[in-house]
Amino acid sequence: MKIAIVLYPTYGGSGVVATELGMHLALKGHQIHFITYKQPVRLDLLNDNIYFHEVHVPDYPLFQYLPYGLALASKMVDVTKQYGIELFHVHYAIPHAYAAYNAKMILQEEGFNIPIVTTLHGTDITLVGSHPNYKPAVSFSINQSDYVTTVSESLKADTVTIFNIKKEIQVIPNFINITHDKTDFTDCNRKLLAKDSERIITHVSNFRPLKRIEDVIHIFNQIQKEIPAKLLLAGDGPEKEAMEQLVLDLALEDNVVFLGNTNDISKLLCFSDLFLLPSEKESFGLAALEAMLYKTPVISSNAGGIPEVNKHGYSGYLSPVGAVDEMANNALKILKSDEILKQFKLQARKQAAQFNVTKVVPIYEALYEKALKNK
Ligand code: GMT
Repeated sequence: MKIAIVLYPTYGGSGVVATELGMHLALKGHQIHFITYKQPVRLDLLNDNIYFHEVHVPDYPLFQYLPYGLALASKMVDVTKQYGIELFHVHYAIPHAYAAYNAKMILQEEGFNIPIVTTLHGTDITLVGSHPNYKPAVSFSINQSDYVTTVSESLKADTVTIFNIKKEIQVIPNFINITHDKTDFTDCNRKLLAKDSERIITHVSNFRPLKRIEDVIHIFNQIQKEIPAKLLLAGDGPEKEAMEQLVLDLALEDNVVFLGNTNDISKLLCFSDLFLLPSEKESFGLAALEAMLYKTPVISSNAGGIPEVNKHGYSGYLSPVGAVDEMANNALKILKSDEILKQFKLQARKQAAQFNVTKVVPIYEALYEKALKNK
């Protein structure tokens, strides 16, 4: 199949999932065209069947805001005609589902019929998409998609509650590649960041308020009072400066490392003992699943779709949002004993295996085939 995948190219989970999906489909022989405004962070272009089309939005003095959605729809039209694209798969509703609808309408005028699959990822529904300024357009474009998927049962329920959705929604969970594990590289060297006696605790996110990074730091503060530990914070975003200040206020600067945006997440996770995800909202929690792949148990909130990923008492522990003391106690339950830590590490990995790419990608392929058959 010839598929155009529209995505955000940055560090967010939706872009990562879309990129990994496209690369896996390309390995299976499909021709995949990524369309977005810059090269996606995890995209390896040096592979067969992979194309990247950059959307440029020319500036003009009249524009206070650049019309990205318009430029994207035009690019989708051009790429479809040039390469014979058969289907659009758009990740994150805003503005991708709306641009896809526009592209489809333009192409229809010229005799092409291109089905749209829209995958909803979370904040496009629960945060941004439900804002009154976007809601009518998001609702319309979801209903105009030929097929709609969400990454968890929880997000499906939220979508149905927030919007008047007339489409059937199929849940297709996010995935990891189980063959990517600690044997991927030879430099899993924990000595670079911590002493042998210290437990390593990790958090990865885009540092937005809903990630509750202040909870991450307070949980860590309690842990390090009981056992030697280091906290690695990977990612960047609006909360970073305030969090650097909080670390100074709590006099934790010798034990907390801010790593910024990094592509080496697997290298961090390979020597991590625990992953913290206390988010206020989370449709799935791909970061937690990636941690579990690398045998890192997860202490998380029970928000949104996290309970579909992290299993309480098995791959880690879940607590209500904001229950910092409970999360710290649960972390210590795992970290204080080598035996218990080892057991949780193995269980985390087993739980991650439930979401292997080989189980999930065929579900998308079946959906594409159905879309092409019924178009
Ligand atoms: O907020 C983020 O973490 C980024 C965001 C995105 O759109 O890239 O993540 C959402 O999609 C991920 C991939 O499906 C999910 O794993 C995250 O849980 C989801 N984030 C939220 O729902 C807040």
